[in-house]
Amino acid sequence: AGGAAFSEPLMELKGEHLNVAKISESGKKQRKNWTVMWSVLTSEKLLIYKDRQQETSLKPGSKPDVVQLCGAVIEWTTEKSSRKNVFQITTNTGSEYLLQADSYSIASKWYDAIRKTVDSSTKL
Ligand code: I3S
Repeated sequence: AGGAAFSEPLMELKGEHLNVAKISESGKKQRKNWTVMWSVLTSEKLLIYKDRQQETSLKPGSKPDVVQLCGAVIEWTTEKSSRKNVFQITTNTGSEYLLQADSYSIASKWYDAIRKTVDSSTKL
């Protein structure tokens, strides 16, 4: 709508374990390999760490996988996995991630927050 006097605070979610499978990198298909990852949502990126410790690690080279959400597409999928509560993020550079949690409330909390971030970082 635009023209709002106050901008809504951008939603962020800190640190939670999610099951993640990267299925494409820059348009190139990758073998699906579900891994438990420590996920952090900032106002424009999803940061995927190997574990909680990596988030605060000062070791050079210890970098998360950064999913740029500007121009990304997020959608629930029942076709890409037999697991429940799976959603897919496709970045504008053609990388595809599946994210999943056994708990629907956890999965939908992340889905909703990431979708809001996609929307707010895309319509600038
Ligand atoms: O899409 P796929 O190939 O059915 O995904 C399964 C595989 O990634 C499988 O690994 P192997 O290719 O090493 O067998 C995983 O163990 C399964 O979990 C994957 O299927 P789900 O439905 O869990 O995403």
